[in-house]
Amino acid sequence: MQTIVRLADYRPSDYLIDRVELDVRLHPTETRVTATLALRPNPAGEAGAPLVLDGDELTLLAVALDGQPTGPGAIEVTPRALTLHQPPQRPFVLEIETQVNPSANTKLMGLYRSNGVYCTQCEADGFRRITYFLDRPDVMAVYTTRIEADRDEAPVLLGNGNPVEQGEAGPGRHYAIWHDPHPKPAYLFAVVGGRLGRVGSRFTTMEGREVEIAVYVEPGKEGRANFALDAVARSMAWDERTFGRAYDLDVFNVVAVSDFNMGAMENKGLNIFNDKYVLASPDTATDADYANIEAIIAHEYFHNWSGNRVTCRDWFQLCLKEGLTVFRDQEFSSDERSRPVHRIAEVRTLRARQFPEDAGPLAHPVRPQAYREINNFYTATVYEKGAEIVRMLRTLLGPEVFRRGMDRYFSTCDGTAATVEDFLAAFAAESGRDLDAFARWYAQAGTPTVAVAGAYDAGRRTYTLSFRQSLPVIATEAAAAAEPRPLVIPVALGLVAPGGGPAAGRSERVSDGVFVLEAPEDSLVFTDVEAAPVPSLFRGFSAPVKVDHALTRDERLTLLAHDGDAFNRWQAAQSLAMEVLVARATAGAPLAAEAGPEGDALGRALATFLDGEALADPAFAALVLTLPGEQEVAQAIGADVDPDAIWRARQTLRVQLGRNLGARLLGLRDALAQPPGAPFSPDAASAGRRALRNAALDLVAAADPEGGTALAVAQLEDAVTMTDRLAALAPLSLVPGEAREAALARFGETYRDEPLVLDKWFALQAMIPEAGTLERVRGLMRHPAFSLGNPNRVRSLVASFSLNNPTQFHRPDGAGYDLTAEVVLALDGKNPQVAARLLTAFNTWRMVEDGRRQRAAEALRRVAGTPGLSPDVSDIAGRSLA
Ligand code: 0A1
Ligand code: ZN
Repeated sequence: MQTIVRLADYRPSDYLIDRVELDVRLHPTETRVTATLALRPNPAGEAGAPLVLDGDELTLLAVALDGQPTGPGAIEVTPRALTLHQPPQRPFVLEIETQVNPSANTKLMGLYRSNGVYCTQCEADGFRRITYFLDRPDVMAVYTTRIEADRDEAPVLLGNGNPVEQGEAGPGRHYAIWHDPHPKPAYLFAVVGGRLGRVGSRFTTMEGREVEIAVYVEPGKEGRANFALDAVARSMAWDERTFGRAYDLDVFNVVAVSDFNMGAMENKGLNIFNDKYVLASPDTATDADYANIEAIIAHEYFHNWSGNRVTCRDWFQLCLKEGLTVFRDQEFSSDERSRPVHRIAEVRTLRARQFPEDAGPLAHPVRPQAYREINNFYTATVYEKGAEIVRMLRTLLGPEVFRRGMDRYFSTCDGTAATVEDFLAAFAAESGRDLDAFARWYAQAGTPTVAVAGAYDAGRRTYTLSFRQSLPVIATEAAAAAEPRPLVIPVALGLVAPGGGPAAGRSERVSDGVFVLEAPEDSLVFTDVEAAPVPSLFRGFSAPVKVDHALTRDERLTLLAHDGDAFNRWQAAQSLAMEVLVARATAGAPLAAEAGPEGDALGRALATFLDGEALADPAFAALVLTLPGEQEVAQAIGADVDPDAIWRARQTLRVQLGRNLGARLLGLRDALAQPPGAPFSPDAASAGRRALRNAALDLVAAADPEGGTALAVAQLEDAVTMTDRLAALAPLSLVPGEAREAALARFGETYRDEPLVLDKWFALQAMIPEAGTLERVRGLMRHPAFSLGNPNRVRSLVASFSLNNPTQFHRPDGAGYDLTAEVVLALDGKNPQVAARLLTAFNTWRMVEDGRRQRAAEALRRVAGTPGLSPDVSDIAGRSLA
C-alpha cells in the first residue's frame, strides 16, 4: 500500500532545476534519453540534503556530474530513485542517460506508442518514467528538447514551445529541436513522433503575435479535424475578449491519439488529445461529441494561463488549475451556445457525478488534505465542484470585481507555482473582502443542504424566507475530521407572483438578486408584497447545494410556467417528476400500474409548456422533457435503494407522458424535421432541434413500442447524422426482438472500421436494462474491435455497464459486481489508472438494499484482497470499504 501524502507536510524542494536539455532518440523498444539538468540548491530548502530524483521503471545507462562520471558510492540507483548523496552546494550540471521501452508501456504514462505514434503523458507523475527528475510541480525549468527518430517511422516530430531546427541524423534518421522559453513543471512536458496528417491555420493575437495553429491526426482523417481546429481559434479569441489573456508562443499544436487515459492534456504548446475529443464528422460524431470537442479544446487551451503560466505548488492544489479551467470552459461554451441550456447541462453533470461522489466513501474536499495515489483525485469534485466555487466567487463579488481579481491573480502569480490561498488573496485584495469563511468550500467535503421555509403575512404585506444550512460530517482519509463550519452560500433568488410575472416586494439584504447566507440560520423579510408569492430560489443554481423546500405542486407549476429564470423553470419540471419517481420507486408499485394523477398533472403542464414555446427554444424544451436519471433518483431516495424499482418507476412515467403528449410530440417531430438536402450544421440551434425531435421519439417509443419501433427504424434508414442514427437505435435497443438485433447487427457491420463509432454501439448495448446484457457484454469483449488495452473501448463497453446501467450492475445475484471486479483485476496489470476508475462504480454500494449490498461488499473485498494490486486500485478499494 502506497504511503500517504499530506498537505500539512509540504516542504519546498531542496534543489531546483533551472534548465533542462533533453535528447530523446526514439526507438520502438529501446528509446534512449539523455537529460542535462542545470541544478542548484534551493535557498528555501535544507542545505546539504541529498538530491533524490524520482524515477519509475527506468533503466539507467550513465550519469555524470559536471562532465565527470560519478565516483563509486556517490550515487545510489533504484528503478524508483536516483540519489546523489553529497551534491555540490553551488550550481551544478547532472547528465543522465536512461533507456525506456515505449512499446511495453501499457500504463499510458510516460512515453508510449499509440497505433505506432510515439507520445507522452506526464501529468501527474509520468515524467519520472522518461528520466530521473525532481518530478513535482513546484520545480520549474526552461526546456530544450531534441527529438530524433527514423524518418519513415516518424516523419513528424513535435515538442513543447517553438521549433528551432531540424535536419538529418545519420542514415534514415532525422531530428527536430524545440525550445520552450516559459519555465514549466515536468508534468507539462511532451513529445510526439509519428506518421500524422495535419490541418492548420493562423491566428494573430491581440499583442500582434502570428501563431501557427495545427491539429495532427491519423493520416486520412484530416477532414475530421477541422471543427477542432476552428475551436482552437475561437478559444484564443474568447480568452482575449473575456479575460484579456493572449497566447504566448509562435505555434500551438494539438495531436489526437487513440490510446489515452483521460480526455486530453494541456502540455505547453503541444496539447495531446484522446482522438474522441478531436475527430468529428456528421456521419461519425453526435451533437454531444461536437459540444464536447469544443469544450475540451477550449479547456486545454485555457490551461495555457490557468495551469501553465500559473501552475500548482503541489498536487493538493489541483483544483487551482482544474476548477478554474472548467469554469472558464463552461463560460466559453455558454457564450458560444445557449447559456441557460448549458447551465442545465453543467448541473446535470454535477448532480449525476459529483453529488454521488460527495455522498459516498470516496468523498473528499475540493482541496483534499491527504492522498495515496494522486491519479485518483482527478475527480468530479476537484473539477466540477471546483468550478462551482469559482462561479460562487463571481456571484459574490460581481463580474467587474471578479475580473479584476482574475487579472491580479494572473499578474501576481505569473511564472509561479501557486496555492488556493494565492488565488483567494487576489480577490480579497481587489474586493477588500475577507474570504476566510468562503475558503471553507475548499476544505469541507460533502454536499450541504439548505432548508428554506416561506411565510406570507397578509396583514403586514410581508413575506419571510427562513434559511438553515446543514453540513454533512465527513471523516475520510482525504478530509480533516473536524466539525464542519458554516459556508458562505450565495442564494440568487426572486419572487414570482401567483399568476406569473415578478412579484413586488423588496429586501435590503438582497443585492443584484443575491442574498448571502453565511450563518447556520438566517431569515429574510420582503416588504410591500401584495399577495403570497412563489419563491424562486438558487436561480441559475447559484450554489452547489441540495435545497429542501416544500413547494406545493401548484407552486412548482407556477414556476415552470412563469419563472423569469430558465434554470428554475427546468428545475420545477424536474422536481415535479422527481416527486412522482421517488414516491413510486419506494412504494414498490408494479410496472403495469398507471403513474397516477401526479403523472397526468405533469403531462398537462408539459403539454402547455410545449404548445407555448417548444419551437422557440427546442434545446431547452428537450431538457424539460428529459426525466431525472436513475442515479439521481437513487440519490434522492438515499438508502436501501432498489434499482429495479427505480427503473420501473421511470419507465412507467415515460409511458404515461408518452401517452399524454403523443400527438403533440409527433407534431413537433414533423415541425422540426430537417428539410431533405439542407446542409448539416453542428451549431447549437440545429443541435437543439435534433435534441427535441429525439426526446420526443424517446417518449413516443416508450408509450407505443410497436409504433415507436417503426418510427425508429424509419429514422435509422433516413438519418444523415450520427445524432439521429444513434437516437433511433437507442429506443430500438430497449425493445427485445428481431428488429433490435437486426438493427444492431447492421450498425456494427456498417461501422466495423470506425472504432469511435463502435464505442457508441458498445455503450448502447451495455446499457440495455435486461438480464441478458451481462452475457452480451461478455460476448462483445470478444469482438475483434474490443481491447482491454484501449481505454476508450473499456470505458464504452465495461464502464457503460458498470457506471451507467444501474439495474444490471446491481443485479440481485451479484453477477454485475462480479463482472466489474473481474475486469478491474484483469486490467490492473496493464493500466491501473483505467482499472481504478472502473472500480469507482462501487461508489454507491452502501446505498443499495441489503442483499445487493452484501454481494457488492464481497466483490469489493475480493478485489481489495488480491495480492500485487496497483496503488491506484488498492487505494480505491481501500477507501470504498473503509
Ligand atoms: N490536466 C488534464 C487531465 C489529465 C490528467 C491526468 C492525465 O494523465 C493520465 C491526463 C490528463 C485536463 O484537465 O485536461
Ligand atoms: Zn484540466
